[in-house]
Amino acid sequence: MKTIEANFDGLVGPTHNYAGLAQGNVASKKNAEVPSNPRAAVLQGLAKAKALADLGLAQGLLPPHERPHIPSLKRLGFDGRDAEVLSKAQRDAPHLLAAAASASSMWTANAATVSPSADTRDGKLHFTPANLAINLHRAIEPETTARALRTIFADERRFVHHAPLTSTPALGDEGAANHTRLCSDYGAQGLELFVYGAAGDTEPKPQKFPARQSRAASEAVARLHALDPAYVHFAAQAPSAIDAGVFHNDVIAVGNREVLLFHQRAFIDSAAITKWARSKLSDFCAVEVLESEVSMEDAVGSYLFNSQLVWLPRADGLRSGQVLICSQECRDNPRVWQAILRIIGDPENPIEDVRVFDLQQSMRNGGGPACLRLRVVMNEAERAATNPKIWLDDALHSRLSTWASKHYRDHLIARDLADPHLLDESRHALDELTQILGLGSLYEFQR
Ligand code: SUG
Repeated sequence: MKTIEANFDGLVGPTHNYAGLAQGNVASKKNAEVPSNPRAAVLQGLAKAKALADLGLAQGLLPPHERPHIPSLKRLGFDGRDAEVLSKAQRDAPHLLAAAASASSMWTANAATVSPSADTRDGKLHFTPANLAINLHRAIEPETTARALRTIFADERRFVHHAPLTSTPALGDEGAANHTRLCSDYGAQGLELFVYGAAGDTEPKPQKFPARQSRAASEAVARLHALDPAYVHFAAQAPSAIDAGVFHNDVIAVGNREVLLFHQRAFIDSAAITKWARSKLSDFCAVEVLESEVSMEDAVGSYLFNSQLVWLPRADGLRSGQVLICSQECRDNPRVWQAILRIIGDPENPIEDVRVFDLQQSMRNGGGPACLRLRVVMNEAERAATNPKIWLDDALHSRLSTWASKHYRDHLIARDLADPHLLDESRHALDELTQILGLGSLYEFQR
């Protein structure tokens, strides 16, 4: 049975804005209060997803969440009709309103950790929604994410949905952004690399920013997914990387199939990772980029390592050819671009080509190409059991472009978040999206 890697990109929601909410995220802090363009944001994301579909890859979508999230504001004591809830929150606690209005669910690399059926003891595909415990605006995502995943991957004979881990920083879990699967073939037993930032008192800690992923959470997910311990490795992020703005490991490393592309300063012990991977995967290929070639600052500024690596089957069927899907910011930085050209020109690794995308709206909040997608390695039966309406093709792309142009604003600032019309517009957009993507009664306002 043929097994593929599908990408599920997060559709950017109608309230996409820059509120400076994200701890340890340099771009989010830098662009706080810059006006945003939600319509451009959703169209940029769709253009990237469409280009991958056009390359012949399986490309799905995950829906945005309802924002501003009135139930979260009500839980915090803002009462009355929706318009009153919004105006009271803006008057008394604008930071809480901003948190309840963030479109951060677009970064689906943080939606969940996913283990394909080839890796799990019960032969099923496992999902654990991330609790995103460190940041308030993200900690309100898991409930809806869990519902969305259950709706889209509904077949209980094939898919296992775990509850998000208890929401406490000691079990902070940010999902697939800190998890990489390596394999020689998607359908074969894979290696699962879990990367964490915090591990109790025994290991060095970042000084400036919090570590978002805890080792205890990564271990719990590996247990829940019934992975074979021989094929699992837990690796610590370098605390200095976190302090330089690497709030998720996918800001400084990316892997696909037999390739792991990473920065010299990404991990405390990269040699241990490569030794483990080599011992399990005969064709494992480590592509390390040295600080002297691309500095940590350039890596964080360009999001080079937040590129996607996608695998295109080649006619000769012998060796994989991979393509780097990078942001325009990589093209704009001459040192980073040189490094990319060197990597794709090097016959020692399977990365052969590069495609550049304008994702500026997402990038300004610290979300590059890889942040915008959740990978699900699936066999044909699992693919057939997935909600068929979420696969992106020309028709869906065109329908969603029209939908976005109809419902989304092209300018949004903090003051607008309390505008009851924005809430109405968002609900109308999501109502229509529910029909387009076949989402059942995903949203609370529909119940
Ligand atoms: O959690 N930014 C997100 C970006 C997530 C990127 N994801 C991955 N690396 N996989 C975050 O830091 C900014 C929201 C704001 O400030 O308005 C934000 O949440």
